[in-house]
Amino acid sequence: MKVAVVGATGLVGTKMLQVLAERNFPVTELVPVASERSVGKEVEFKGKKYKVVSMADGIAAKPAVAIFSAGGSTSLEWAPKFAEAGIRVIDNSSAWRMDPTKKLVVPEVNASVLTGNDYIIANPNCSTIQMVVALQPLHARYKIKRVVVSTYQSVTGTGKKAVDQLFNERKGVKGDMAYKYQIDLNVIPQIDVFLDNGYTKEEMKMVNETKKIMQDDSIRVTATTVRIPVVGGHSESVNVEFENDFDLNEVQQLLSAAPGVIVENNDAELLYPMPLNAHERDEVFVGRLRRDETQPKTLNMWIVSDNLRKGAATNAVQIAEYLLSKSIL
Ligand code: 2RA
Repeated sequence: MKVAVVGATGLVGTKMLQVLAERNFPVTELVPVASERSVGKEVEFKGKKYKVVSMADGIAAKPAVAIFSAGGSTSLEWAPKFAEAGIRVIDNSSAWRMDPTKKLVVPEVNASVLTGNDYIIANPNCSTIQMVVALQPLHARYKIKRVVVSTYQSVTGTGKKAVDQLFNERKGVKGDMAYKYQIDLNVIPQIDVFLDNGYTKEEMKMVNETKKIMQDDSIRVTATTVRIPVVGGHSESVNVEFENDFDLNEVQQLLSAAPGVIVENNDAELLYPMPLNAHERDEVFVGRLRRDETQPKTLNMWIVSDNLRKGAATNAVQIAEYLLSKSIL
C-alpha cells in the first residue's frame, strides 16, 4: 500500500515513519511529503531512502492514506484536497478535531465509529489520548461524572525547537527560545495560547475532546496543563468522580484487562509510572490508584504515556490499521 506521511521531517513525522516500520504496516511505497523548504531532502524508511516531495506531488502520487502531522493551517488547506483525490487522511493537528462532520478517534475507545465514508479522520491531542484510554474501562463500569486533571507535559509536545531549548539551557548555551521563559529547572503553567475564559487552548482540548471521543457530553472535565523539563512523555494527575461506587481491586483489574493499558501500582515496591520508563513505549501506564478520601465514589490516579507515540504517531497508525482490518483501506 502506498502511504504518504505529510510533515515527514518533523518530530512527529519522524516518529510516524519509525512506528509504521516497527508495526510492519504494509507500506509498499512511502511518499514523504513536507513544506517547500524540505522538498528534495531525504528520509529513511526500512533501510531505503526516499526523497521528500511537495503537497501537490504527494496528491499526484495517489497514496491510499496520508498521515498528516504538519500543523493546523496546512491541514485545513491540504487535507480536503487529498480527500477529494480519494486519499484517506489521518490528521494529527487540531484542525478537524471538533468538526461535527469528522470523527475523532482513539482506537481502544471508539474505533467503531469509523465507516467507509470517513475521508478525514482526526487524531486527538496527546494529553487527551492517554487520559481517555485509561478512563474508558472505568466509565463503562462506574460512569464518570467529573474529571479534574493536571498535566506534566514533555517539551517534545512543542517540537524540536523546545527540545533544543531545554538542552541548550542545560549546557549553558544561548539559542532560540521555543518558550517565553527558561524551561530547564522550571515549570511553565501554560500550554498553547490563552482563551477568553482564562483557560489555555490545551486545557480546553482536554475538556472538549474527552466528551467527543467518549461520546458522552455529560462528563465534566476541568484541566490545568503544565510544561515541565522532561523529554520522555506526558504525565497526568487525574481525579475522577463516578456515579457509582467502585472497589479499588476491581479498578485495578479493569485497568489491567483494558487494551493498551499497563498498570504499575505497587506502593511496597515503589512502583508507579514515570516518563523515563514510558519513553519509546506504545502503552498508557497507570498507577497511584487510591481513593479520594474527601468525597465518596472518587478515585485518584496517575497516567503516563509517550506523547510522540501513543499521543500521536502510534494512535494514528492504529487508526490506519483499524481501517485496513475493516477493508476501508
Ligand atoms: C503539547 N499537546 O504537548 C501538545 C502537542 N500536541 O504541547
